[in-house]
Amino acid sequence: MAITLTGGMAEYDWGIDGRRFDMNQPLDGAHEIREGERVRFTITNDTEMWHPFHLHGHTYQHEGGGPRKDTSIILPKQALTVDFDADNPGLWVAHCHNIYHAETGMTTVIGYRA
Ligand SMILES: [Cu+2]
Repeated sequence: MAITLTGGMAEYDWGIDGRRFDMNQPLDGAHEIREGERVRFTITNDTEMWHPFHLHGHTYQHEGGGPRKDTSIILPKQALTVDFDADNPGLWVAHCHNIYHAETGMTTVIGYRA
């Protein structure tokens, strides 16, 4: 699974994969995974600003190991790959933890059923 953080200060159009999260259509642009799978998840930051990216419902490890985390800073024009187990079915938001970015649209849903 892969997503790209998009948008910028000029337009204040923070989003994911070029779209802004729509509270009225929260599953538009959602990412489906499967229960029980080990998910390799790459987050690419295509913006000029760093973002503290946060995943709900799971903890992950950065590729290659290290501590379990649920938030990671992703620097401008860099990518981060993490691994987690899909062991908590539901609809989970993943978003920039700068809440003004999340509210503007840098939010998505990752979901799966039991
Ligand atoms: Cu942000």
